Amino acid sequence: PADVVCVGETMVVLGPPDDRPLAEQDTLRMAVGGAESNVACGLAGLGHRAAWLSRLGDDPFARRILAELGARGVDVSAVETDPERPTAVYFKDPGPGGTRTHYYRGGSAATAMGPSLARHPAVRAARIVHLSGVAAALSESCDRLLEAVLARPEGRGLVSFDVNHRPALWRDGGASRRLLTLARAAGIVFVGRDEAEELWGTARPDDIADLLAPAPVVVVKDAGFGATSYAGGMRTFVPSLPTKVVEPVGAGDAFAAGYLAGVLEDRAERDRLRLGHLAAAAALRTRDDVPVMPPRTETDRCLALDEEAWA
Ligand code: KDG
Repeated sequence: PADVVCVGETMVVLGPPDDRPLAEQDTLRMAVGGAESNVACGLAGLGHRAAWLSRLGDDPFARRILAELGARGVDVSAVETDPERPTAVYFKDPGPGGTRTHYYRGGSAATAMGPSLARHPAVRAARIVHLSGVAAALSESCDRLLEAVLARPEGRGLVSFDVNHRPALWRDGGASRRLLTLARAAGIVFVGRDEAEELWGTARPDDIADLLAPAPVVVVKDAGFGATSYAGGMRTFVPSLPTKVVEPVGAGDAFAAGYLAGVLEDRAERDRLRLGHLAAAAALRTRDDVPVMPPRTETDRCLALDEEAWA
């Protein structure tokens, strides 16, 4: 069985091959992206057993997604096919203010996921179940699925939750309250400093950790500056690696994959955060949402560096 099961929607991504806006493009590149499956790919790329659980349509996009995730070593055997609903698609539009995303996911197969999936044997057996706030915005039933997984009884594995606020998916302004409730129920929470400021008006990492305090581990990411974790009464800060950014989409997911790999490997907080940064740097250097992970010989070398040599 997989050590980590990631639950959420994955889409086919259509994106320009360069930095010109979508409206000027003739040919698009097809790839695959979804916050939770990106994490599964990252974990598999780092040598861990990861599965992705979701629903797809019965269409060529679904076949592309299954082939791509399978090729990256993710277990997709539990994914359900829904012949009545389509697989979602999204487009990337590069612009001076960064990449904008245009979603075509209303009524997709994944929006019909519901709380019964929380009882799936793969979910029950996993050491870690990884979720994200994206799914909370997809449908009522997806939101209830998150709630059901987060309510896992004591003794079962950890639930990890990346807040992943996607303003385009939240129509009624309910994101702040809902994402706070879900995050507080998790075992590990990942949140961006900017994201927390936008959602809850709290910008200091210490205050964000206090706000999310019922969660035993909170990881606050501050883009190019660094990441701070709060775990067992300890605060650990690790600076980001200087990296030339090609496209940031997927970096947060890669960070979560690196950190969770560190959890599975029972590493110290500093090394969990370092693995997060190493994985995120790989994502920042590529236009795709899912990067190729650095080889473990390279991550081992970087974990052994002293503080000055790190960044
Ligand atoms: O974190 C990256 C994801 O946002 C991207 O791969 C697509 O899941 C996605 C979303 O909903 O934006």
